[in-house]
This record gives sequence, structure tokens and C-alpha cells, in this order.
Amino acid sequence: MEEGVGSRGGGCGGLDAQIEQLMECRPLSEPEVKTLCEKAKEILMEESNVQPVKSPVTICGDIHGQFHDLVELFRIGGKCPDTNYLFMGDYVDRGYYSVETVTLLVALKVRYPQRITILRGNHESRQITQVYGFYDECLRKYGSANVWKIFTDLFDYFPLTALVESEIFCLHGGLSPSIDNLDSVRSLDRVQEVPHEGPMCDLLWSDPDDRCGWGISPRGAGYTFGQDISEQFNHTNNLKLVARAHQLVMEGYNWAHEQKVVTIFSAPNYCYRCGNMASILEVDDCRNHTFIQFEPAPRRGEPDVTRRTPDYFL
Ligand SMILES: [Mn+2]
Repeated sequence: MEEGVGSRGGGCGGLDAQIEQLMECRPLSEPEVKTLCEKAKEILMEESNVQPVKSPVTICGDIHGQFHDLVELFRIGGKCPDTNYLFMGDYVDRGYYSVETVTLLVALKVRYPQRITILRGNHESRQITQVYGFYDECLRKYGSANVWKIFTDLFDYFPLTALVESEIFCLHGGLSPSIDNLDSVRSLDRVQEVPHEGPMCDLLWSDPDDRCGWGISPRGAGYTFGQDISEQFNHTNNLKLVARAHQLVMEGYNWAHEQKVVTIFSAPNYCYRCGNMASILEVDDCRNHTFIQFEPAPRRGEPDVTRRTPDYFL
């Protein structure tokens, strides 16, 4: 149950050795990436569009290539597999270390498939990564687009959503006017580039809004959805909460729609200049929720600024 399809222990080609290397922010070779992604594909293709997840689990939002802050996230939240993780997409683009970030998360998925869930974000796409950094980073670090092609082909297999203990619906963006129940998510054919419109696009692009009903999204993809929509969706599907990422929130988490929706953002000081806190949401085995906020990876000698805020309202 604990073991992935990777080999155990040492050996130059061993997955554990690769994870150690990646934790030091040293990328794998192109042939290693190819083999890793072949194994990952076998695992991810078996997962559901609404992947079931058990508590305890720690839910995380956008990372965006901020590798050192991902290492800080693991320092604060606990190492995988000691802590179970659910990442809600946007591993690549914007930050300087998309390659190392996405390779590490995929390697952890292959090594501990039952301990980490990695959903697709709107940046896990061929089109978006050619504009926002991952494509250029692959060219720079590998001298060709091969690694970019390998990863973007793998992104097609990432699950779209997850369901924690049948009560927390997790996804990157938000709800869709084409989807009112989880079975319609389950029936989508997800193995494709993120479309420009339609239900799969909306799940990865939409945002909650203060206005009621559905609205046109200023992003040019997905929709905005109001509290009435969230209440109806949660009621129809017997959910307590929609947890999503996709938007910068200064405290690292932000409630919307009278606590029917929460935004979690896990890239502190986003783009190295936004000055925001990051957060992760721990759901313990009694389903209690605790937000852990963190700042960028501290420099040596600086105090630990972690703040734990139990949430009593859920
Ligand atoms: Mn996003």
C-alpha cells in the first residue's frame, strides 16, 4: 500500500535517490523524466475525475514554480508520506523553478500514489505554459522542448477534482453552469488539452463572486458564480465545502459565500513581489480543519513565522 511502482532504496536510478536530488533543487535528466512520466501516467489514468481522498490530508493551492517555498511547505506541513497531500494545480509558470517543482510532485506521486493527489490547474496546459514560463524554462534547462512535451502530455491525465471524505469538493477553479452534480464531472473525458470553453474548462478557470448567479469571467475563460450557485451545488451533492485555489489571496486563504467556498493559495510572496502569505488546510482524522499560514522560506537565523489558526465554524 505504501509502495509505489518505483524501486526502493538506493541505487543511482532509484526513485528515492531521485526524490533526494529533486529536494536539493537539482533537475533529473531527460531520460529520467521520460521514465518517471511513463510510470506516473499508469497511476494517474486509473484515477477518477472526482478522485476520492481520505482524511487526514493537507490541501494546498497554487505553487507556480516557487520551488523553495514548496520545500518550506513540506517543512511546515510535514514530509510526504508522513503527511498526506492534495494539491489543487498550478505547479508550473511564473516562478523560476517549474521544472524542479513539477518533477518533484510527480516523483512523489509515483513513489507514494496513495499519499499524494495532484489535480490539474489551468496552467497545466500546452497553451498556457508557452506564454507564462514553463516552456521557456524547459528549453533553457534541457536545450529542447522534449521535457515540456513529456510533462504537458502527462498533464492530460491529471484528475480534475477530488472529494475528501465525501464532504469537501476540491478543484482548481470553480463551478460550471454545465455541471450540477458530481456524476456529470465523473463522466467527462478529461484526457485532452484544457478546452477553451465547456465544463472541463470551467472547473479549471471559474471564480466565486459576490454577485448572484453566473457571470462573465474577466479572465476570458470559465465563469463567476455567486453564493446561490454554491449553496445549490453543495446541497445537491451533500457537500460541506468547495475548496479551490486559482486566486491570489493576501492571507493565503479566504472564505467566500458564507463558508461554502474557500480559496487556498500556497505561493507566498507570489511572483517574488506580491507580499502575500501562503496557506495550506489541514483536515485531520476527525475532519477538523486548521489553516496553516506561512511566509517565504526563511533565511537562516530568522524567526519561524508559521501561524496555526484552528477553524471552529465547520
Ligand atoms: Mn490558476
